[in-house]
Amino acid sequence: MTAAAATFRTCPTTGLKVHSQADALIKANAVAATVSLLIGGVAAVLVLLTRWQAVHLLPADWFYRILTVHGMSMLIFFIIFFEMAVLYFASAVMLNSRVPAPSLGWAAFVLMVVGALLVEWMMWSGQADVLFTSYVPLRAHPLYYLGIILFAVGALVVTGLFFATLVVAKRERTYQGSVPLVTFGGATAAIIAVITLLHGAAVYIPTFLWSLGLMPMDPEVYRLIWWGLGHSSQQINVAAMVSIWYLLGGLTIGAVVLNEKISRSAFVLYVLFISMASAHHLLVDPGFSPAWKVWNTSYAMYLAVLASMVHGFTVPAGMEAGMRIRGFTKGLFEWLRKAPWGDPGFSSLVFSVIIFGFLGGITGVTFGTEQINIIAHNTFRIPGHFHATVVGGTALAFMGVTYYVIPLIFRKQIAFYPLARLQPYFFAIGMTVFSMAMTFAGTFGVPRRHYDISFSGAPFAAQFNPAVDLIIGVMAVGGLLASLGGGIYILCTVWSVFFGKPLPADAKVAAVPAAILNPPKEPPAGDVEHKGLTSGTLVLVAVFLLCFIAYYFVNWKLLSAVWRVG
Ligand code: HEM
Ligand SMILES: [Cu+2]
Repeated sequence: MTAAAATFRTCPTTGLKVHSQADALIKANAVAATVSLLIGGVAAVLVLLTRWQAVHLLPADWFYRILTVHGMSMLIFFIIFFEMAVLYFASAVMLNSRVPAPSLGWAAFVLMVVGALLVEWMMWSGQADVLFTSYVPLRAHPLYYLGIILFAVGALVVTGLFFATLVVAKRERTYQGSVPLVTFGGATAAIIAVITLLHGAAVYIPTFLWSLGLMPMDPEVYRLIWWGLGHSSQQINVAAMVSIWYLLGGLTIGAVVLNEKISRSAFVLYVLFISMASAHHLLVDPGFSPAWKVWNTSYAMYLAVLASMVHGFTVPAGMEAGMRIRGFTKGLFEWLRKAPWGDPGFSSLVFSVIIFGFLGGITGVTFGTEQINIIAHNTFRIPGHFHATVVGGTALAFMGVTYYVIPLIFRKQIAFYPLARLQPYFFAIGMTVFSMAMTFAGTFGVPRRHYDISFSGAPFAAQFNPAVDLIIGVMAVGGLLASLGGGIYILCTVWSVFFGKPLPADAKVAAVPAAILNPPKEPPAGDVEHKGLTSGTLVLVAVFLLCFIAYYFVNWKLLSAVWRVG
């Protein structure tokens, strides 16, 4: 065996050649992501129990402190560490390639860990109570901004390594034809990451200098550039999530890609039109003209929405087609009924698509409308919306793929597998209840990021509709159920990785998703009957569009009630 060959192993399930450094870098980043999720999850429960007015757990200063911890640990550290693992997977593993200059990957990892630790230290010690957005003139300790900058530089290096791996794989001919769709999606995520991180540098470096007293900082300029970072980074999450949808569809049930060109074009739309969507965060800001707001939040922005709608069709349609060509052809939905619902990778995938589309997508487009935004801005409707996208959608997809990463990359069985199979159900149902109730409470005007909506001790009296107490109670129950699901996820994955049983030689007895032992069979050869191959999905899409129209219309009604004339 040559030295180069010795650093690769061949995955018995997928046949991919896995470079040992890719293996190790994926593991390290996945572990860091899980630790961040644990910190963010503990913070979630504390914040939730404070917003549940009946419990009202934390005092005011700790509420804002822990809310900052929650936002940063989840949306930055958990999600981005995980995405680093996804980038290594989508490049080196998917293309059978080595990671060029792996020491750079490790240097980046150390930078990111040091940055994250600095930020956590500043937050927990009460020197950065500025919330996730750190809007100027709120001022944190300079080390907080420095920590974010270090973390971002690390992420930028990993993105560079991703592109370098694509080049090396091409030059060393480690794959045939064009790159797989998952890699292509990863590449769009990486391109958006570069755009995002440049905005990040443009806003955090001056803010760092400002926190040292070296330069002035304008709050409106800060908001404009910060959202170039804040919104675009959500698009990295979406691109990574959609790539995982395609990956999981293929791994779990042998979903097909109906039309490579369409799926790839949709990814490109994300790259082209995403930055302008940042404007939907500035719709009530006084500094920008209505023309600027309308242009940036309608017309071209909908091309990015279109991209999500395309994937929202092609992913389930590819799953349906994959099942139908393997014989599940009865009626509209046999393909869905007979799907492997006990495979946590599959259930996560389906719930992620549904929650992201129905809850996240519909509310997002509605609240991002220039006129409607005025009744949604800074209410509970906003965190209601983004917990559907980034938690029910992205985080859940990430969880689902972990049940494949543990056996395929870590070579371990999944600890407490029966519990792991229930995990996506707890998380998805909990998150659905939580985000719907949160959004609904926001419709009554309940503010986001508010320590005490009973306004006790305030010089004026303010009262919400009495229904609000009940709705927030429902939200809390949903949030706790989701937290239970998150806790089970952490328990199963950490236990598997550190104390889990290795995959046995006779894989039949292993506690892992069934598709790992019996990958979906090759579909029967011969011509495929194309008629009705996606008819079930078309029905689901029609339901989706009706919900969309209904919600959009109701919101214009609500707006007109606010603007009653005469
Ligand atoms: C069981 C899981 C979770 C629960 C119960 C939960 C709960 C909450 C609650 C109650 C808030 C406060 C809303 C407010 O007062 O305005 C919040 C804010 C937030 N959450 Fe979560 N969350 C969960 C998971 C996540 C995840 C996985 C992410 C990101 C990937 C996330 C990102 C955020 C962000 C960015 C904020 C806003 C922070 C801010 O306003 O500065 N959450 N969450
Ligand atoms: Cu946005």
